[in-house]
Amino acid sequence: MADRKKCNYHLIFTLMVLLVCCDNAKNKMTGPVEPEIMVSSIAITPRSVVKTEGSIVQFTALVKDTDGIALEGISLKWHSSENSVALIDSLGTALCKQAGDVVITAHYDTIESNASKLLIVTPAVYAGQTSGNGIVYTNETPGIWIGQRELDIDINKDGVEDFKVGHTGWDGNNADMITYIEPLEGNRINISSAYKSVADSILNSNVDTEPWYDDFKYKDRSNAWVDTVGYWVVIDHTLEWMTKPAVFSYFYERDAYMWNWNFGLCQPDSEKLIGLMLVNAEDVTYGWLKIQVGRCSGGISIKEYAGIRLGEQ
Ligand SMILES: [Ca+2]
Repeated sequence: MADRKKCNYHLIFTLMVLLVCCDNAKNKMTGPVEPEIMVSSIAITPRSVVKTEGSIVQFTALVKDTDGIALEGISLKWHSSENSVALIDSLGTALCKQAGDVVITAHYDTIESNASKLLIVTPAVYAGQTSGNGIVYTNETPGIWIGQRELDIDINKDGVEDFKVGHTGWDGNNADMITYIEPLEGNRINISSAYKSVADSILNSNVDTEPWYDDFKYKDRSNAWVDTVGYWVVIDHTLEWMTKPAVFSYFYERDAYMWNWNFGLCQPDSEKLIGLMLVNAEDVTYGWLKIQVGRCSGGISIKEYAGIRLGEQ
């Protein structure tokens, strides 16, 4: 009997302990209320970016509390000012649907981020176009003179050299002048049908032996120097492109009459336009370059160039 009583007390004690434990556990589960997240600022990047149609842009947000401490894992609402131009999802990934510009923001309750500018461009440009569509235009007038040397040019001013322009052939006397434009970084040069036929004729002809004397002792092989693309032609993927250097040749002959430029024997300098393709890891865009043949001075000048600059600005 005494044993059974002892057993009952033991059982009651055990139950009490369990009840206390359960109560503690329950308190822990509902817990004291967590302090509210105090978001104070949201900064999103990139702050300004240019992309082509169809591209994806990942925006990221730096969220801070009132003490300026970065907060992790905060769910933000992302917003595009024009969904038909760019759509943005809950993770800040924007789809560039068509050419235009939108403002991207991120929100948490009433806190709004800085406004990021997303400009979406078409890859193509017009030959000679100097503004709009993300174009960076450089006017070097009166020109960067190239005698017998090479120069790399960053057409779209993004810090990467895109084309090499070189000039050879001047010996201070009669000379075949050669200008070449060599693509760097996998870029390309437009080949118009006119350039193609001229390039063929240069390769197949023996024009150096022709008599040039019917033209004031001076003649440039003007048909050997052509625009690769006409003014205001759309430069895009539909044109013909090559990765090889474009080579232009003209002949320069000089005699006693030519020593005095004031005789007016030199013909006006000729400006030529070259269509360019700019290739990078993600996108292909286009640009153009204008160079001037210095017929009397035996060299060329880089006059103007332009290309679309993509990425963060
Ligand atoms: Ca460049």
